[in-house]
Amino acid sequence: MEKQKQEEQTKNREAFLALAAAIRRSRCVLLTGHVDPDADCIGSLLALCRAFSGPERQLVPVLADPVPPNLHFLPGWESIRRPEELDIQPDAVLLADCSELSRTGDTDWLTPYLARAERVLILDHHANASPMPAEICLQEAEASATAELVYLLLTENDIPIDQETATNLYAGLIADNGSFRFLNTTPLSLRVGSELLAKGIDLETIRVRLFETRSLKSMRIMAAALHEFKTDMDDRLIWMHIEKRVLDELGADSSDCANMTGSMMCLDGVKIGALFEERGPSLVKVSLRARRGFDVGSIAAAFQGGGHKLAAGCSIKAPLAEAEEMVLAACRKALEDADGRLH
Ligand SMILES: [Mn+2]
Repeated sequence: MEKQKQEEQTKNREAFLALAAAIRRSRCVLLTGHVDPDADCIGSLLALCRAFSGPERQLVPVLADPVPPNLHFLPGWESIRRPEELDIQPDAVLLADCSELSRTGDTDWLTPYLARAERVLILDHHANASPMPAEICLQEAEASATAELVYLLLTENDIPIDQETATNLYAGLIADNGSFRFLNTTPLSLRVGSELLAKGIDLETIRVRLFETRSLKSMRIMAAALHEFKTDMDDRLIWMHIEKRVLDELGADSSDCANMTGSMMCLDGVKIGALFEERGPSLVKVSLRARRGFDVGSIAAAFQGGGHKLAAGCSIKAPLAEAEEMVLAACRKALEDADGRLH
């Protein structure tokens, strides 16, 4: 067991060295991540930028969606570009917190860059059986956040971590592991957190901005959604929806709909939760959450989405009521299958 662990570590160490070497072989690196970017995605991009940018190498962070206002405290967030603002000819593309083209945006803005790049690199913690072809694909599903992998990439390569980078990485880490409360928390993530904390980061700001900040519109949307939540399967299944009409009335947009699933999952005994966000007449964004023993990642995957066992999501091209019906059927089936296993 010990020997196997050691071999694992050596294998990982080599992968981190190889990834850093590949970045350093590049002159201009386009860095990108997933749509609806979160603190892990953005914090990882910013930390990578700061660590590897230099006189002979430019790293350009680009995201299809804007940085959510509550993340405007992440050091360097203003440097993140939108695809339409780009005027670069990157010889490398690095995907962080994401490993497939479809997750990088609704349009195929990245495709021409991928076609011209000498190398594609991936650093991700999502379990994905078919990542896009890449020179190096460092996928570590055991890691609680991509920020944890960036931390290891920097330390394995003796790249110093300053307070700004520590802030970005700590925010990414705790956003994805719920401040070390989720099941993806490991002894390693706690060690990484401890070492980042020692860099003198501002815990109060990070916590308030990540978990305790909501726009007034967002408060109203959450109140409307919670007002009409529904349950089924002996209250083991809960769901709620956000109608586009409510957003329009408030002059709100999808960024005001973030972080709504936590309150939903407080229901005693709940096993699966689904939040349906109507984005258009035939477009619904679905966020799924589960308690241990269930796998909403496979439900999301059945609808071409992705994520983890306990937190996943997908987009469905159908009217709200239809999308709800399809996803709830899959959730009910997961609960019934679990009942079947018990009998
Ligand atoms: Mn992540």
